[in-house]
Amino acid sequence: MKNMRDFISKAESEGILKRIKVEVDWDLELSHIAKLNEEEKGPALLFENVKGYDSPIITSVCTTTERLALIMGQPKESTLVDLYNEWARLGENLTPPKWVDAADAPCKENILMGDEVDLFKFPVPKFYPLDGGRFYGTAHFIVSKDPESGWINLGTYRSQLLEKNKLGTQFIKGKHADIMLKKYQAMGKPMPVASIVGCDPLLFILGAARVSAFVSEYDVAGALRGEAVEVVKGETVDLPIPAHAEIVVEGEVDADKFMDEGPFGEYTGYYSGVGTDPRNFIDVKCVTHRNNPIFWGTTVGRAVTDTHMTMALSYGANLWQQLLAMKIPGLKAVYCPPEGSGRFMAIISIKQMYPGHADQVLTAAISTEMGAYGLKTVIVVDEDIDPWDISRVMYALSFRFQPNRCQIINRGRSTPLDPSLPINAREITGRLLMDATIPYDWKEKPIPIELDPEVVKKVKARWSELMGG
Ligand SMILES: Cc1cc2nc3c(=O)[nH]c(=O)nc-3n(C[C@H](O)[C@H](O)[C@H](O)COP(=O)(O)O)c2cc1C
Ligand SMILES: [Mn+2]
Repeated sequence: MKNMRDFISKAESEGILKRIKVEVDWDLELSHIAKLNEEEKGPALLFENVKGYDSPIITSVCTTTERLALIMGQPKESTLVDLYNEWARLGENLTPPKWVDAADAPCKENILMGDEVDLFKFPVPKFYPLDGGRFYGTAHFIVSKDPESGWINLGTYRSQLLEKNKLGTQFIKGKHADIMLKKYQAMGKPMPVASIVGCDPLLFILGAARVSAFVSEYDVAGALRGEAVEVVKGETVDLPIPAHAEIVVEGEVDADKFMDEGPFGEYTGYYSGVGTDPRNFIDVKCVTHRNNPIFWGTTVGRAVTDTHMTMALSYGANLWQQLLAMKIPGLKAVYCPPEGSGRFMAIISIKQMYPGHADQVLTAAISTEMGAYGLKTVIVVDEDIDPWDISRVMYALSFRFQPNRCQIINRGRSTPLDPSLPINAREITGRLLMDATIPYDWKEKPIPIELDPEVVKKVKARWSELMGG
């Protein structure tokens, strides 16, 4: 799968994509159709007739595990946990992107410079009534380069359509684009960036992944695909651009310039703030796009919809990969529930091998790149409990968990989106580490009740006699 068009044809032949041919308004209607469809775990939607526009928009690409499996090239019955395993198996084999000529890059089919740039020519949706405007960048990512090391980062950070050549940004503190922007600021230079809409969907999932600093998401995409991502030079920025992208916005961000941005309804189900905030923006210098470009959006809002599934895969797979990289023995599985957007809660099963093993895994989880950010609650269970089997997890939390063996970490890096914290005090979060295992060091362990296998056999043989029918 090289691009969005490959995804569309594969998903269509699997019956998990629907073309909407009737006219739909980009102003609230389109996002509401997508959101209601996603709440029902419906198909990916390709809107072919957007009011006032002659190019299409796709939504709901990542909403189901089946579609995430399709994107990862895995069997359609794969579970999220299977996908985490596959990600961890392939993910270490970092594969740098491959440069191709502009002549072989469909993203260069149309090139608009300077005054020709008008982002209103794309069917950018307005998602929710209280949103501050239309949001161009939802299912997109921003490419930037570290001015010191040359490390290339892909990060999904929302972009509001502010003017025909201005896109708002929200690089949350410590995110990789924020770290890079501060370096450009110190050098007194604006940061060149490119926003990518529509490409191999795996690249978007990686834009929303917690890949460690100094590692390029392009290299991880190459590892997961088993094939280098094809990239081409930007027209006005010295950055690698996915050759098969639908729409590429090139421009620069000046850390000292601000415009009013937001608010935006987030994946937490709440607004990120109370109103607009001054934020940096992309001053757009050039747009390149394919013929009949396919715009791409993702809904946010209350879980579980598209963004939650995207993050349940990207954050969950990162946690699993980063834990495995620590080479802690006995790790069995991780599950990051989509209900928490795959990022606020993690459940980990282990085969205990020594006293303190469960505590080691709990503290390790919150020290990974993924866990050190928003992870608030970590639960460790024994190997006989599948972490994705929530009723068994509830069983462990009822009969094995003991509050006195819980640990509270008072201070950790938070996300400013967490609605459980006051709006103006969201930089630091607490964390809860829950050991729901039977302690390894107990000499006398609770004795499980087992059925007598011989009696079970006899009863089963008499089942229809006993129960009739
Ligand atoms: C739809 C969507 C929108 C997002 N919006 C933002 C955002 O506005 N700002 C931000 O810092 N992170 C946002 N994220 C989360 C980041 O993509 C994620 O933390 C990622 O790790 C950032 O890349 P980086 O690790 O290279 O900085 C968003 C994720 C998704 C799926
Ligand atoms: Mn990164």
